[in-house]
Amino acid sequence: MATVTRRFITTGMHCPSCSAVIQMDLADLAGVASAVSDHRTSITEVTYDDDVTGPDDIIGAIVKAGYGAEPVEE
Ligand SMILES: [Cu+2]
Repeated sequence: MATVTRRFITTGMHCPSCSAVIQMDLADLAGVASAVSDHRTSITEVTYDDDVTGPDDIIGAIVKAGYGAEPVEE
């Protein structure tokens, strides 16, 4: 098991309830330890077990919630 933290540019967030929706949906995703989303910076920071999940799943969950996402290259 390897815990990693990655940031995702998240588009379409307008207010704190948008970021709350994203955080809740990501928290439900298997392997996600924590998710913090900030509508002011358009950044979602996700800590997850990369044996269980990964950027594709995380982006999929954000898109399913109605927002856009792409990984921050770092
Ligand atoms: Cu909102």
